[in-house]
Amino acid sequence: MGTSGPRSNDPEVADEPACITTIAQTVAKAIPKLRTAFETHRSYEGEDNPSGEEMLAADVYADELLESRLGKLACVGTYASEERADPTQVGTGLSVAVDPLDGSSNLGSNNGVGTIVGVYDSELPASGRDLVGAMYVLYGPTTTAMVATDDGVTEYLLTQGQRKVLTPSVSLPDTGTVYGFGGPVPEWSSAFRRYAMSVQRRLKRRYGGALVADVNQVLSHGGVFAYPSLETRPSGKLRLQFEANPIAFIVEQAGGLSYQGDCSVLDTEPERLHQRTPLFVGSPEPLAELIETLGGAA
Ligand code: AFP
Repeated sequence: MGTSGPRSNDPEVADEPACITTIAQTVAKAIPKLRTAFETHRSYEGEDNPSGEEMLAADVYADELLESRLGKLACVGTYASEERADPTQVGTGLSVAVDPLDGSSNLGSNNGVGTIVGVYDSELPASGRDLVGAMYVLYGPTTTAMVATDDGVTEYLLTQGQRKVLTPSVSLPDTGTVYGFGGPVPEWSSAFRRYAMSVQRRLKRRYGGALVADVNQVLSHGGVFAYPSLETRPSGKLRLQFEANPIAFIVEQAGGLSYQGDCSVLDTEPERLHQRTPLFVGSPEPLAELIETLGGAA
């Protein structure tokens, strides 16, 4: 849990739904500049992010642009991102945790990339139960946004500065048709390998290496996404605050389930800003089978 409590009594953040709408609109307005940076900022920076991964110039550009845009909003108090060691205090209000350019290593092969934003009513690191909203943008052949609040999930098409509703109430089917599992297979646990064998008998494999793009396929067709615990990385690869919590919030609000080996991702005790977690999200039926098969072994 964060070091200080929620600040929803603060008049600046009283209207959380309005703040989430403003954040989503602000991210949407930054998209033309972000898309341009995919072409102009493709080299490596020569520096690692706090998780020890080499940053592209586009990662740094996206982080600075979003910090400057979101940091100016009256309802945002703290900006934190996967690309900077500590949160930046920008005012008083909600905390935003951002993966500015999710899957940036996909830029080289021109595959999907995304932006993820978690909006927490608490200081960071925070519990997923402190999320009041979450969104992601998928930069695919078209640019779409998935925005979740306590009222559900809406999918938008972002085009020519406009936000058009594509799906007013995104809802996962019970089973679905696709699965995407990350990490080297020899490093999976034997329990997870057993589960993968079972799933591949009935679902179609779809894995692209960017969380947003892979989860968007699950939200579109139903199914399951997993980045499990690995032999050399017991906590998996994905970051709790910036990736796993916001994605789990979106999936659960769409009627799906999330899991991290013991419980819902949203119930994970937050310990560090950049902590990692195994992540399993998707339709209720394949997730129920996964929880039964893993039985505590992520
Ligand atoms: P990059 O930002 O380094 O491309 O990593 C993307 C990511 O954090 C997440 O978006 C993917 O789900 C996952 O890593 C892919 O990891 P693998 O490269 O091991 O498949």
